[in-house]
Amino acid sequence: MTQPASEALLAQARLYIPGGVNSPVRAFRGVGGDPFFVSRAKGARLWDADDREYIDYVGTWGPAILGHAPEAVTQAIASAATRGVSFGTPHSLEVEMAKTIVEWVPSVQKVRMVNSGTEATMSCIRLARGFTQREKLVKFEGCYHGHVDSLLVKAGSGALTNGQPDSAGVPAALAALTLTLPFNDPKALQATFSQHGREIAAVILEPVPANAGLYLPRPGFLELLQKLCIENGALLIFDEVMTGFRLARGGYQQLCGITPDLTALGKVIGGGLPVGAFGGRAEIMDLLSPEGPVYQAGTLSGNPLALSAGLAQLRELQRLDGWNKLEQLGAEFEEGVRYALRRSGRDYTFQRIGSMFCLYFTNQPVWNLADAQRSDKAAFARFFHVCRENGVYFAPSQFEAGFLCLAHTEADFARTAEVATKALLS
Ligand code: KE4
Repeated sequence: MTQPASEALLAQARLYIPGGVNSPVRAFRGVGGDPFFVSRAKGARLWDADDREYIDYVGTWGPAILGHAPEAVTQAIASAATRGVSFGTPHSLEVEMAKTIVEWVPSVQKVRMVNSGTEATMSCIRLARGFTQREKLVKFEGCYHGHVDSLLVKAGSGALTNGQPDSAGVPAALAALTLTLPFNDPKALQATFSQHGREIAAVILEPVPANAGLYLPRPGFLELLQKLCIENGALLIFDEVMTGFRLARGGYQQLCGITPDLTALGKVIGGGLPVGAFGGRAEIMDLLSPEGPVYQAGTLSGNPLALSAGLAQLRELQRLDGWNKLEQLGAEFEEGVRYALRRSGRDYTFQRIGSMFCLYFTNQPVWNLADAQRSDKAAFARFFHVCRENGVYFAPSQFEAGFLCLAHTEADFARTAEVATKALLS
């Protein structure tokens, strides 16, 4: 499928940008071929530079939960811009956003705004180390928490896709402070805590890992993790950058009933503009400068334009009872995928929670990274490209989750099921 405009843009981009992309996963290295360049997006649709239309199941990796360019958000941005795009001083929207997060997210008593999920998780681990006066961290293989030095150890998402789960440039001495475990492995967890318990500052995890595809915590795993953290004085950090404000108004912690000490947030909270946040117990958060000794800062943190977009998106989600609608859409979408699997005779593993999903090209259930890596990546790549050529855009890697939005329709799902059937037979 020739894409002359995208090809020309990529050739230009490669002259000035490493790999021609500003984020590695966009380079299609997980599926081969070259990325298309998007020219515009609206609702559940993308149009590329050659004016080809796609049903979009990536949603800019989660933020476009209402669909692309929803009126509520674009009007809020346009209106806010007339009052100034950045002040560098406190303003009322920061109070409104903080109040909303504290009211909606069970574990958050105090919160600070940042500009990305990476900043959110980076700040959480620095704060946890400052609060506990300890240095060791625990993370899980395949979980991705942004490109934080201490967390680019057996990382997922693009790091995994591009074969760089342990990034170059991270000092060995620093990486050695991060202990990595298989997810859903109680024995490994207990062994690590019995050996290192009093040295561990925090455990950070995606409570629903979605950077090696999508898999769920086994019953009891999060409860055991919380118990071990409490017994050993380690903090529990939920990275809800993807699941926050998507799986429920209060994120996955509202559904699972586990209250972490700190939570990292991002994506949906910015309405597509650069916003992250981290929050948790007030006694921990009050260690942050200027109140306490843990420094953390940001020129554009709490930016009025970005917060206008984020608040408009959150308000619209609430107004539309978005979380229930997303669950209904998820169930309809799943029906379509299972129809395609039956018609094509493929026994691949489809996993979903709410509006997040992954089709693994393996016939075994997936509970951790090792399971996910059993997928047939070549078959996934063929599936991805046949779908793309037929106007359906899934994430360009087996190790990414897919996202539904409120702009998806039953007609989209019927079309997708037809295309997926053809692609599964490719
Ligand atoms: P950002 O720094 O990219 O805003 O957020 C980092 C991050 C933190 N935590 C979780 C659970 C995340 O999924 C992410 C980023 N997600 C990837 C998609 N898997 C972003 C896509 C990209 O890297 O381009």
